[in-house]
Amino acid sequence: MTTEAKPRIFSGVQPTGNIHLGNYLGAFRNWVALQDDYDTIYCIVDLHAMTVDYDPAELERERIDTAKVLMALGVDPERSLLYTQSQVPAHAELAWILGTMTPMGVLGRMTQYKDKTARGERADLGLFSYPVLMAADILLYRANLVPIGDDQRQHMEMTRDLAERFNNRFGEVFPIPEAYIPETSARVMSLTEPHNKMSKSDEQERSRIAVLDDADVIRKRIRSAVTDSDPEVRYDVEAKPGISNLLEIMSATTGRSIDDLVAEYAHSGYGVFKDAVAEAVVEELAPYRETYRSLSNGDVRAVLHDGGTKANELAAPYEREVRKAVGIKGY
Ligand code: ATP
Ligand code: LTN
Repeated sequence: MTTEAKPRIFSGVQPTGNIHLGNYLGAFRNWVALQDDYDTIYCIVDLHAMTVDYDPAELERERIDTAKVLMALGVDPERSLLYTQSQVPAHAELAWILGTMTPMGVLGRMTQYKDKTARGERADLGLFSYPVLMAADILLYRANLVPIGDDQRQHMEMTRDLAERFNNRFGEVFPIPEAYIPETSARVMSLTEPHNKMSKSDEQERSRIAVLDDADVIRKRIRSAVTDSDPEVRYDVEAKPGISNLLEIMSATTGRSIDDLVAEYAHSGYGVFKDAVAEAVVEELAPYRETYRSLSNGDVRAVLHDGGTKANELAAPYEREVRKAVGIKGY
């Protein structure tokens, strides 16, 4: 019997705390679901987290905690490779190589860079070249599919362009990876400013639901979510961004279509609708809190240690192939 190699998945998360419903519905739920049918590699991207202000001691704590949350959500180290980016020096090396073929103009057009600098982050080389390191993460392992939220779409396009540019110049080394973005809830919006995406870094805690929040906090946050004064529940992102966001959240957590939800709640009033959304989210997230509590930091550290060793072994021959193609030493 021949067993065909499964297509490979790679994705990353920054160890920057506050993992929220948007991260979960946009990306991590897919990370978990895809583990059986794909060869899955999931990475805690701590080198990326260094591109904004951070505290070195916090970074260590966040690395462990992010891995713990992922494991609580169902990322299974038996089926997926789970490790930390800084354990594998080949990521940074490949980023350098790809950087030599990345036009400055392309990086200057990245909306995440523009948003972050507009918010006051230092416009340094690390933040500017962030998408090149992301491309290196993906291409290093020759990934085929990348489960991410909608905000990473532009970075994925750039990754595909870089892979093509490299292949044209140095020979067919990289498969061209594709983004895997969910149809609903690819962009969960802030509960307080529904024109912005729900974000870890939003100073207003009320703007998000953390995946580990308890039931009362979840209910309170959804009840106080910003909506509008017209009492009809209907999907209209422009006119009713708050209600549309809640409809997406409820659709993603119950599996019911938005049309179906609108048919039921159109005239029920916002209070009744919000209670129903809150219960759907509570039900979805409750089991993860239990599992999170059952995991020890020591176990998580061991998983990451082991994952780092395996990732280095996996990366080495791939990186040698790149070195050979571009004509540098060490293959
Ligand atoms: P944030 O913007 O929330 O501070 P981030 O997007 O910078 O976080 P990560 O935590 O590394 O950084 O993102 C993990 C995954 O979650 C990515 O695939 C990202 O696309 C996805 N994601 C982030 N925010 C949302 C959102 N509001 N809705 C859907 N997916 C999201
Ligand atoms: N840029 C992503 C995190 C990230 C990533 C990756 C995602 C870094 N490397 C590789 C997918 C594949 C973010 O900000 N969410």
